[in-house]
Amino acid sequence: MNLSSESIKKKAIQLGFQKVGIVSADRTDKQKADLENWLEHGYHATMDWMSRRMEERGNILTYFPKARSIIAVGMNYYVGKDQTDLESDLKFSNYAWGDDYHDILKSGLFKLLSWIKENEPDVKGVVCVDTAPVMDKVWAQRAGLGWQGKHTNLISRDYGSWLFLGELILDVDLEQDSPFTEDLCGTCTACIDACPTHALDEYQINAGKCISYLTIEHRGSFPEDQNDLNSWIYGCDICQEVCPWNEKFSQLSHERSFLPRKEIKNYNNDNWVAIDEDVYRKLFKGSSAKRTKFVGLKRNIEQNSNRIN
Ligand code: B12
Ligand code: SF4
Ligand code: SF4
Repeated sequence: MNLSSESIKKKAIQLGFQKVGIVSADRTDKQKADLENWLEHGYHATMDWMSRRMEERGNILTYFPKARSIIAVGMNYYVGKDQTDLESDLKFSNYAWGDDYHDILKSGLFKLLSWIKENEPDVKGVVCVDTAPVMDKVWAQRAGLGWQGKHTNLISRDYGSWLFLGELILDVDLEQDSPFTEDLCGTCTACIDACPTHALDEYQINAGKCISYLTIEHRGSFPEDQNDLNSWIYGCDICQEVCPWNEKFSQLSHERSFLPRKEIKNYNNDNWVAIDEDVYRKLFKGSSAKRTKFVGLKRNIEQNSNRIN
């Protein structure tokens, strides 16, 4: 390989990523065992897609047998606003305020792959952002980007946890970075204490109880003991909002497309209640919030009717 890890990382930063590290595509037996344990407990709730490709998730060499190196990236999505900047009492997670992060990160990673191929035409690469059967947080930690906090999200020293993660997996060897081995949560338990549905145990989540799961991934009506969405109509940010690493170290993102769409910012309670499918389609074109579909969003709004006047 003619390219150095240093030059690849420099290019990734130029392409808009804030965090980048490189690690070899080794087995992840401990994390695979953790994943199996998590699935055995049924903590994935109805997310059968988590168990279906478990072997690939737990071992990157099952997913991409020729994998040698992983370039793990993080993109800051903190835009300096919070739920109080939204007009409505209904809450909408900041990660889905703007354009779909999958498209933005994938576009950057494909550009990085093209640039690498200009120098090394035979290199094969696979781009992953969230939806591939790959454990994004595990690779980010191994590549030195940060640690998995007690709320289970990856936290970096310099940006907190408002980071989207992705990988470019390559079939060539590269010089590696050191893993992030510290756990900087210490004795803090702010996220666990603040979670209104008690979805968190230390470093583990019971997704079936998590409002993010309920509002985005769950289909149909809610189980009777898990139907309080605490005003959230899409996702939930509470455990990250209370994290001291975010309070102290968040930095403003330069990515303008993560800013809230004007409707998300300006809609009042009545606008959300009145939303119909045509408006929904226009408003969420090119947004990751499409995942819950119109019926899901409508259900979430109705479920919160006791929270609005
Ligand atoms: C499934 C999933 C969900 C599920 C389950 C969440 C979860 N923590 O797994 C639900 C729908 C609830 C969800 C919600 C959210 N998600 Co999500 N989700 C995923 C997905 C697709 C897979 C994650 C996974 O593998 N889970 C399986 C379990 C086993 O993993 P885990 O919780 O990380 O478990 C580890 C720990 O339990 C650890 N462990 C177990 N015991 C112990 C003990 C100790 C001492 C330690 C240290 C560790 C440890 O081992 C496990 C394996 O490493 C990833 C994308 C991807 N492909 O990786 C995005 C991802 C994790 N999600 C993301 C985001 C942004 C969110 C939300 C913030 C969105 C929102 N605002 O609503 C919330 C956060 C909720 C939360 N507190 O986690 C980002 C997180 C970015 C970051 N900085 O970490 C990811 C990486 C997507 C991306 N590419 O950017 N998500
Ligand atoms: S996203 Fe919300 S419901 Fe889910 S673990 Fe965090 S605080 Fe709890
Ligand atoms: S709130 Fe505290 S315990 Fe939770 S992730 Fe942040 S530092 Fe760790």
